[in-house]
Amino acid sequence: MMNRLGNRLGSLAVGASQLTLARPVTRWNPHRYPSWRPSRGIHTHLRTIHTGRSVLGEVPFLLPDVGEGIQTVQIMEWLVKEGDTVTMGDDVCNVQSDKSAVTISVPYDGVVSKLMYEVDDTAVKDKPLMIIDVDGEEGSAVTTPVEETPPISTPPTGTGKDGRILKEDVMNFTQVVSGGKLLATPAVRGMAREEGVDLRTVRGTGEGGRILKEDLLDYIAATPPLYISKTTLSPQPPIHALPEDEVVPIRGIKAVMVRTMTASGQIPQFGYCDEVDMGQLVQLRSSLKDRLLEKGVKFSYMPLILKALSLALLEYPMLNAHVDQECTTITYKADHNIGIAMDTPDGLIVPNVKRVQTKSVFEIAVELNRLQELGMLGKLPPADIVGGTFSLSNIGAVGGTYAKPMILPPEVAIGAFGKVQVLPRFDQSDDLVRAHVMQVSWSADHRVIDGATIARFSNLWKSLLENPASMILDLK
Ligand code: CAO
Repeated sequence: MMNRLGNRLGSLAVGASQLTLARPVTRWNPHRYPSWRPSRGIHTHLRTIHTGRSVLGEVPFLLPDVGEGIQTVQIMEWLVKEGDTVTMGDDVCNVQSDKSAVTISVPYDGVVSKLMYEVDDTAVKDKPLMIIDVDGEEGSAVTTPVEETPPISTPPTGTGKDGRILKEDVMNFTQVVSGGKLLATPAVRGMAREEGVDLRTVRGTGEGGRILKEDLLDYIAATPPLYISKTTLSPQPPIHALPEDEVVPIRGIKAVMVRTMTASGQIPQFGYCDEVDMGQLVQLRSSLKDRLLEKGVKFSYMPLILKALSLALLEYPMLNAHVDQECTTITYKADHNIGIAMDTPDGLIVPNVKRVQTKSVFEIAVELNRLQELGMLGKLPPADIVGGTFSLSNIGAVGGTYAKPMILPPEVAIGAFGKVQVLPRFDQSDDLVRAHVMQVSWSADHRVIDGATIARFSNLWKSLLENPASMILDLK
């Protein structure tokens, strides 16, 4: 187990070193979406271009479905150029939709013969993104060819008498098989890369020791999840003074922020601030934190803050709502999909924890860990980003005390809170005490929410945080 853990940590560290390069939010690739197959058009084309030499020739690679019904995307960056050789699973370009950034990877081996778009062009779903000169047997490029990896030199350890290597040792020794080669399909290799798993540590149960997808999934399932600490993930870039002015286009997530915040600026917003005595919550968290860490789950203040928020929203459904653009209707949302403003290497992203009203505090913590891990790796899929009904911004995680949050339309309210600070306060007996104080700032759409509603809602949320035991009565 220790070895496995060590390995997992090792591979996470590799992931971290790649982080600075990882600009996109999510990644489309053929391994992620196993149900995806080249479109009928491609199959037809493959058949018609088949020659006597079994060479497939030029195949259009169509822009695949990136989810959420997105029909067009903007080409942000080509990661390959014409003439480059690509292998199935290689990333070829970063694209940006209204909802998220996505990295596209190719489903074939071959040579890029033509890129169909320039950077900043709009690419259309199911239309050719690039032409690939596919070389190989018909079908091989679109099914699962086997790749080989150079072996590592360590021999298997013998468990027999005097260290003799038994048949089982050879069977268990997964690194070197079939004449010193590690056998796995590109799909399995791609998945291992995505998950940060060194395939040489996975036992292959396929023919000749081939590592099957199930072997990899079993390996991943047997390895406890570990959250990635921000310190591991944020290598500090060197600071250089600019020699001269630099004009940079605003693209990707920042362009999305331009649109969203410009729309938010049109909304008359009411601000309301208060402070929360977090003393009991600080104690509660520290009594649970280590136990959850043993299960591989990081437990910050956020899960309790979210649960309190959801309990308060049950009493104030008008704050868990969407308004249409003209503000002629308001929709009270059934689910509490709480968005969390996340500071990631790609910029500000607001994924949401779905259906918080049905989740235990532990489940919220697990979900937050997952979102934070994906956010830090630039891999949040659109499904985690869309559908938010209320947002929170923990600016205190970065520092600072007060904030003026901006509503994320079509939502009608947002809260931001600062860092928990030890400050002098008077208790009910007028004694000076060391209090754990956190400031909260709310913004609400003043067209549909009045100030008194926000104040009452905030009082309820605050009372739950100041007496976390009272939440137990309402927990399902
Ligand atoms: N006060 C005191 N300590 C805090 C804190 C706060 N407000 N917020 C976080 N911490 C502590 C955590 O408890 C944790 O402590 P330990 O190391 O003892 O476990 C540590 O700081 C790191 O927490 P974290 O940031 O990894 O996790 P989190 O769940 O508290 O927050 C997230 C997650 C995603 C909200 C946060 O990391 C983040 O990105 N915040 C920035 C939000 C932002 O940019 N807002 C502006 C949006 S508008 O541009």
